[in-house]
Amino acid sequence: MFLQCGPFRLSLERPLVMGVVNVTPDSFSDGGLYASTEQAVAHARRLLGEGADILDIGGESTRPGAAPVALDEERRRVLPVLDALAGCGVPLSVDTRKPEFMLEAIAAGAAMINDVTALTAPAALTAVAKTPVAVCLMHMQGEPGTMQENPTYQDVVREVRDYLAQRVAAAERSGISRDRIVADPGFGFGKTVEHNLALLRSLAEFRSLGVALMAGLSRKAMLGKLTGREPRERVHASVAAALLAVQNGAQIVRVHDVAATRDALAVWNAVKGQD
Ligand code: HH2
Repeated sequence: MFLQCGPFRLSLERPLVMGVVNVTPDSFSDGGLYASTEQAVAHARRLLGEGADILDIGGESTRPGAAPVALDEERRRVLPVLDALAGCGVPLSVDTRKPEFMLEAIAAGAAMINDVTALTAPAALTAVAKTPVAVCLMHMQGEPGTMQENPTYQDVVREVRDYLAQRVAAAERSGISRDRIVADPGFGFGKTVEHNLALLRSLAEFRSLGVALMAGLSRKAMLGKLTGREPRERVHASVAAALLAVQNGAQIVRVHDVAATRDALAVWNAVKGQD
């Protein structure tokens, strides 16, 4: 199985690590640390050195309670970083929900669009369909501003999987082939700890979507609730969560701590006989 990201063809035989580069003042775990172009590029290069297979660059925090960022500001944050990283050897993903910015990011070299709203904005599907990039379609209940107030599901696994199946079908209808699509249950996006745990336990069921499966648990509030630790102290819990996600079928893990995750996956790969 492969994921086609623009000119890159990534094998999904072994788990891939997507390193997070937040060019934001307010991201929940690393807000403000890499808010300038120089800091963000240096951080991205560090993650590349640690073995990131994909970099995900974001200019808008989607943490619970976050306010939306204007298009101009997102441009100002992300485009210089994309520019500086062009030709770095791995696909650059841009984490955005604005169709206009998706096209600008793709023109500036992005090989993947990571959309926490699963290309539901008007014209988002058609914008991406006419390009060769990959897309990550993520599930979210509600909006970042209010999504953690009272997340409610009858059956979280079935509802999230059905939603992603519909979004994959919509993407395919618009001309985005399956080998360009990634699905992500959206841990922490309108979900309680119990919802997140249910999704992690049943992640294997999402493989039936027939597209690449991504999981982003890194440093999230759920891990804080389980360990009592602050976001920057959640590395060990994050590595455990990434490993469990891979064990349960995730093919891409979106993480802040690339080196630590890589080490854990080296052990996992060796045990699986695919080192
Ligand atoms: N999580 C975050 C942001 N984007 N995209 C996908 N596909 N899956 C995720 O789980 C996911 C995501 C939140 O993490 P982070 O980027 O570190 O925080 P913030 O949104 O505060 O910038």
